[in-house]
Amino acid sequence: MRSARILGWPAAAGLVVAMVATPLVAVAAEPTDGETGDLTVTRFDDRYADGLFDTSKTAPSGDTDRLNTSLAAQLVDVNGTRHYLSADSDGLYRFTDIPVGPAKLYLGFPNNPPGEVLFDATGATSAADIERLPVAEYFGPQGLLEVTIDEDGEERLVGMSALRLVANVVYPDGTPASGVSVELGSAQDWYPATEYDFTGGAGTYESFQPSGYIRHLPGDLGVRVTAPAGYRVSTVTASNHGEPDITVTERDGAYWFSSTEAFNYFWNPAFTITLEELPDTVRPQVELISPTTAGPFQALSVQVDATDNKGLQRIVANIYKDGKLVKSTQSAQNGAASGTHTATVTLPDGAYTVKYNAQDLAGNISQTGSFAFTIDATAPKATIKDGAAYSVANGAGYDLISFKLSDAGKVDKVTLNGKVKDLTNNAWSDVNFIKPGTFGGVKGENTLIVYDVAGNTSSYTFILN
Ligand SMILES: [Ca+2]
Ligand SMILES: [Ca+2]
Ligand SMILES: [Ca+2]
Ligand SMILES: [Ca+2]
Repeated sequence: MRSARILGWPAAAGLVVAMVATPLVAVAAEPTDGETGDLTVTRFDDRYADGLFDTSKTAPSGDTDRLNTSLAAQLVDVNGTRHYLSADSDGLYRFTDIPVGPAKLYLGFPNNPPGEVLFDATGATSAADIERLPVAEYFGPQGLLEVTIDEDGEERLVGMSALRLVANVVYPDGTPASGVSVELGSAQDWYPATEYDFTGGAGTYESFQPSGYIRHLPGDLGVRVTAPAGYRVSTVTASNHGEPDITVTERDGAYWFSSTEAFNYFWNPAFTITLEELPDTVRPQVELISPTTAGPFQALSVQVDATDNKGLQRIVANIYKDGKLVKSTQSAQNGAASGTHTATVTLPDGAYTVKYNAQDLAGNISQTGSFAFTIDATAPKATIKDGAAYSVANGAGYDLISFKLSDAGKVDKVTLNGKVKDLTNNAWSDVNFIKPGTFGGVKGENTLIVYDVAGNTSSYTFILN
């Protein structure tokens, strides 16, 4: 289109260069050679919103393209002369005998401030070829089309649209999503959209300009959304009347539909963008609260605490002996963000390892912790030492008594009649030379209780004389 206009210059090539490079004021000051040309302008409402003037196509509203003759057209020629005219009876605007050279065509808007957009559709074969006219002030806001008048005559086709575009963003449960970054696009342009806060329209977005809504050119109408943290776009539909009735396609991270599906050329079709939560990929965290020592224990009291960013499914503590699972314990957590698993496990004596972890609702499993411990469920033993130096039996009782103590999990201490005598923890130990007055020994019946480290006890009674 643009090249055709330049080729239309009748003058020498050198003049073309001079015209292009020289400001309009300087050109206007040059005397013209008297040559003139005509400009015919066809102005239409693009009611079937395809950017083309084609009255054979019908919009969903039943509307078809039609000529717009309701407003005057103005042309300012190369000499600065203003030509003002209405459409002819056939609906076209004809400027005749206009001095050749650059000229400015001004076309008015039905509303002030403009609630429409004008576009140059001259030579267009699809909406991709049309070009938005800038808005200039000339006795009010006007669509401005730069034209070069030549002797052969020029024709221009100018369309008008008032398409709006809305985006509703909702969370999976249908709650409006506020504060989302939304852009609405048309004709290769993206317009940041803001929420209808002023009408309580949380989650409803449209692009605005100082004088009102952004009006979109016909063609592909798009939306792109930066989902809030933790969410992504799940589905995008579009509708004229609330129920999805427009085909949406995804391309280059945006969602599009053709403006030909808009109910009519001043409708505000709406996208509905439904968000969904991003899959949980963060594994839970676990901490072993008990045991804190390797034991030995009479039984294992295990406690594992866990947290998750979303929700826990279960916490597990499994007990292994020599690498083989001997006992599995777990607690369901039912989606709680934090939880505790406790279990008391009785086991045969021996060395074990507890391995513990947690699983979240998405199936992520925490790191597995491991802790070694031993079980001692066997009571310690005490035997009376032989030899007159240690034990002297006399009648029903003893004048002197000594005990040899033993425990695989180590002897810790004894109590004699409730009086504690701590011993160095050892598998073999003893308590010697008990008689009345020593270690709490008394005349008559005495009770010796032997403790191992795990807390198992054995009780012995004897008589001291
Ligand atoms: Ca059309
Ligand atoms: Ca998680
Ligand atoms: Ca023991
Ligand atoms: Ca001890």
